[in-house]
Amino acid sequence: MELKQMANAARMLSAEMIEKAKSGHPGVALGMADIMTVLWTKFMHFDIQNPAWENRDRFVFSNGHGSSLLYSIFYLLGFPKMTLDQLKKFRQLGSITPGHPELGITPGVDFSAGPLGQGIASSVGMALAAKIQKKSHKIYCSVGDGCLMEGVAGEAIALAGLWKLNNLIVLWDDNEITIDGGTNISSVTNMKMRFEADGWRVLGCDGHDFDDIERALNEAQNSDRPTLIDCKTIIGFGAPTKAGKSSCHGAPLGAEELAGLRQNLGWPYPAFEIPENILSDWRRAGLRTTSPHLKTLQ
Ligand SMILES: Cc1ncc(C[n+]2csc(CCOP(=O)(O)OP(=O)(O)O)c2C)c(N)n1
Ligand SMILES: [Mg+2]
Repeated sequence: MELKQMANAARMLSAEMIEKAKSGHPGVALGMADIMTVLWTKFMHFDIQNPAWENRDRFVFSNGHGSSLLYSIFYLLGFPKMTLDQLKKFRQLGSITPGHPELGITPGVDFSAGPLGQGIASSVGMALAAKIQKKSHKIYCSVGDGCLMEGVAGEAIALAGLWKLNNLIVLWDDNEITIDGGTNISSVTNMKMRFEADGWRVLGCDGHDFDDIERALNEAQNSDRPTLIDCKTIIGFGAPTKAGKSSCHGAPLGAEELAGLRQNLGWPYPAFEIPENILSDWRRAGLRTTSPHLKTLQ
């Protein structure tokens, strides 16, 4: 399995979807593709044929403006309803690929995100519910800098620490950029110390190093507390002039920048075309946890 190529497939699909829709958020999609590739091909337990399987791991995309990345990954993994046609209809009325993930519209989506901070707050509730019901699944939640600036996130983080919700793993897309520029213009909070103060375990990784991401996720599996993984990432990873800048937060890259991205990633294939060997690696990963799921179906 060539993770780099697999992640780049998700990157290119996302960037092309946004370009075609003439709207969307390429920065987070390009920046989190490596993390999401490791998470969905090596850690998440799910069943593409039965996305609502009760004891699946939950994924909450709190920074849900990056939805194009999740839809790309669902297509690559082989979720039956997530077709290439749906990717091409990103943000169109009646599609299952709305601008932000919507519970009940897209099979596999566990939470409607959009208002920053709500996702992490609800993932605390989902982790508590799993504990009460004595379920073994985990709750994975990704957050952006913006989510952690919201009051509702702070209240929920404190409760998760109090209740020692060790089934909750939060991946922080720590790119030091938000919609308006660097995070330094709006915050001096030491986020790691803040989580530790609330009783969390805090780990870190290079969000573009596959081995390091896997190591951190492995470490997070066995904890007596909720875990924050501080993933250092570059917003718009691979984009020639916009990477690392807020200009790729919420607007299509544009034809020239997209061509540069394609060149930087070494991706010679046409839009919406994934080479067979890369697609089959993804499809194999999509079936990775299907059989045990069916055995324990409840
Ligand atoms: C409560 C709330 N306020 C404002 C917004 C508008 N908004 C969407 S994304 C964003 C910036 C988020 O920054 P970050 O989480 O760091 O995302 P990145 O730029 O790294 O993709 C803002 C202000 C929102 N979605 N929800
Ligand atoms: Mg950010």
